[in-house]
Amino acid sequence: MGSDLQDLKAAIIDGDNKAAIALTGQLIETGASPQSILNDGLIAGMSEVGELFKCGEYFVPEMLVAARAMKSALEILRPRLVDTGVQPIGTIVLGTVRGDLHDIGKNLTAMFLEGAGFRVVDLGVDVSADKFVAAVKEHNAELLGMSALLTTTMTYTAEVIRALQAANLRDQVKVIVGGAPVTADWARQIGADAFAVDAASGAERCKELLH
Ligand code: B1M
Repeated sequence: MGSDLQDLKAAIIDGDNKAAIALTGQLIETGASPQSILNDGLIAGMSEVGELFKCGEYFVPEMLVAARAMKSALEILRPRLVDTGVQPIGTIVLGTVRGDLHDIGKNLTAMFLEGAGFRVVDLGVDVSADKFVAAVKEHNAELLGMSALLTTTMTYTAEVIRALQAANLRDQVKVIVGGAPVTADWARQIGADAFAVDAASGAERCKELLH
């Protein structure tokens, strides 16, 4: 890995917003691939932050500054990940489920979906089943995507699917779930149509679900 990527990873770990922005810009200018900036710099840094939190070395404030640095860097990377000017191939309602405030993975998934040609209706974080159902109806969405980062909020994805069934919408909309604790097994168990381990494959799965 190049030293600039290592520096970017370190900037995320340190929550150094300015450095994260500057290094992302430099890496783009010097021709580094957006994928390596994302995976080897930003996501690698954030994984380390998670490890530091798990072992008690970092607390919530450190996670917050790291998240802010990652979000700033992602905004710089956005034009490289999102291909604009194409006709939408479908509409997806997307959100992080109720009780959950993690939105970096969800935002990244939104960027990849936009890049793949989807219109993304992003409901944000802490989204209730009622709000998901109302948005699917309002936007006539073909797809619904849910992100959950906590083992305690992951179970809410099942509740949203039940709410879709109760509203007689389940047959009209395909459901995809993702987020760190979510697995393919879990997706099967709750009757979702797809699971994705990362944002890029999430966009791929969504394209497949349209056919
Ligand atoms: Co939190 N947090 N956090 N946190 N946080 C985790 C998730 C944790 C694993 C850390 C740890 O212990 N190692 C842990 C969860 C443990 C568990 O439940 N098993 C945890 C905890 C405990 C908490 C709090 C409870 C801490 C506290 O208050 N005591 C609290 C909960 C708040 C709440 O939500 N109600 C909390 C708070 C926070 C912050 C607000 C400080 C901040 C979030 C800021 C923000 O998002 N705006 C934060 C952060 C930054 C993290 C870690 C460090 C990083 C998450 C992240 O952004 N990763 C995280 C540790 C970790 O994940 N290693 C942790 C980078 C991102 C690109 O990855 O979101 O997984 P991820 O998305 C991936 C895939 O999962 C996938 O694509 C992305 C990659 O391409 N994906 C999808 C995600 N959604 C998808 C949807 C799809 C498809 C793919 O289709 C729809």
